[in-house]
Amino acid sequence: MTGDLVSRRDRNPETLFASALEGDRTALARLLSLIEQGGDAARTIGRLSYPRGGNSYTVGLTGAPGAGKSTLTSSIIGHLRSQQLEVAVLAIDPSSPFTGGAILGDRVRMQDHATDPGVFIRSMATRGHLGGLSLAAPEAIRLLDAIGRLWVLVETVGVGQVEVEIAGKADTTVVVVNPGWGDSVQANKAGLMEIADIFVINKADRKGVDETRRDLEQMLDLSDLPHEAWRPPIVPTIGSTGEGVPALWDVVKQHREFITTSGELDRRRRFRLREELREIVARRLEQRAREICTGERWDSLQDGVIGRTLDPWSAADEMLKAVGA
Ligand SMILES: Nc1nc2c(ncn2[C@@H]2O[C@H](COP(=O)(O)OP(=O)(O)O)[C@@H](O)[C@H]2O)c(=O)[nH]1
Ligand SMILES: [Mg+2]
Repeated sequence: MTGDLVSRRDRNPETLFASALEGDRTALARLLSLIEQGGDAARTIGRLSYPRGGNSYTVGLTGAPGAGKSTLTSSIIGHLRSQQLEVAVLAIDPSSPFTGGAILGDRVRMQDHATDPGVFIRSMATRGHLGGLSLAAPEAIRLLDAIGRLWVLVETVGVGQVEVEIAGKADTTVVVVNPGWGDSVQANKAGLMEIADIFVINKADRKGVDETRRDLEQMLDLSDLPHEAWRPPIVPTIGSTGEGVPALWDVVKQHREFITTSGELDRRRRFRLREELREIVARRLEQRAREICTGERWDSLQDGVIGRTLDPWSAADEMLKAVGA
C-alpha cells in the first residue's frame, strides 16, 4: 500500500521535474524513461521543459557501428570536464541486432565518468518502431536543456534513413569515419555526407588516413556546397588516447560561432521545430484513425467494400466525416 503511494509519487512528472531541477539524477533518469515510453507523462514533461529551454547546444556524433563514437564521446567528456564544463550525453541505440550489445560496451567505456556529477549519460532505446524515437529524442534533449546542461552530446548510429535524420537534428553534426571508409558498406554514406558539419577520421593510428582524407575532400568538391558556406573540416583523432580531441572541439566551437553569426543556427532550429510540430500532428491523426476505425459503422462500411457495393475511397470518406476531416 505504502509502496504503491511511493511509486505513484515517484512517477509523477511534476514532482520528478522539480527534483531534477535541483540536481536529482535519479529523477532525471526517470523522466527520460517516461519520455521514452511516450504518452501523457511525456507530454507533461514537454510542457514543463519547453519554457525553460533554449540555452543548450547540441553536438551529434554519428557514423557506422564500431567507428569509435562512444570512445570519442568519452574523450570529449574528459576534455570538457578539464575545463569544468558540464555535459549530458544521450546515446541513441536503435536496438538492432547489430548494436544490441553495444549499450553495455558504451556503459563500460563511459564508466570513467559514471560518478562525476558534472556528467550525465543515458542510453535511449526504441520501444517498438523507430518513428517513436524521432519524437522522443528531441524531447529528451529539451529536458536536458531545461535542467541546465549547456552541452548535450548525442551519439547515434548512422546506418538507416531515420537514424541519419535524427543525427542531422543536432546543432553541429560530427560524422565519424575510419581509415578505409571507402570500402565500408555499413554506413548510409550519401545521407552522412549531407548532414556532416565536421568529419572526423577516427582510428588515425591505423593506416589509410591520407587516402580517406582525399576521398572526403573529393566528395566535398563534388557536392554542391553553397558559395562561401561552411566547408566541413576533416579532423583526424585517436578516440582511445584522446589525441586530436582538443583540435576537434576547437572546430566544433568554430562551427558554432559560424552558424550563430550567419543566422544558420536560427534557421536550423526553426526548421527542426516545424518538422517536429508536423510530426506531432501526424502522430495524433494516426492515433485518431486507429480510434475511429472500429465499431459498427466501420464494420458495415467494410462489409460494403467487401461486397463491392462501396469502393474503398468512398468508405474512407465516410469514416473521415466522423472526425470532420
Ligand atoms: N585503434 C583504435 N581503436 C579505436 C579507436 N577509437 C575506438 N577504438 C576501438 O573501436 C572499437 C569500437 O569503438 P566504439 O566507441 O564502441 O564505437 P561506436 O560503435 O562507434 O560507439 C572499440 O574496441 C574501441 O576501443 C582509435 O582511435 N583507434
Ligand atoms: Mg557506441
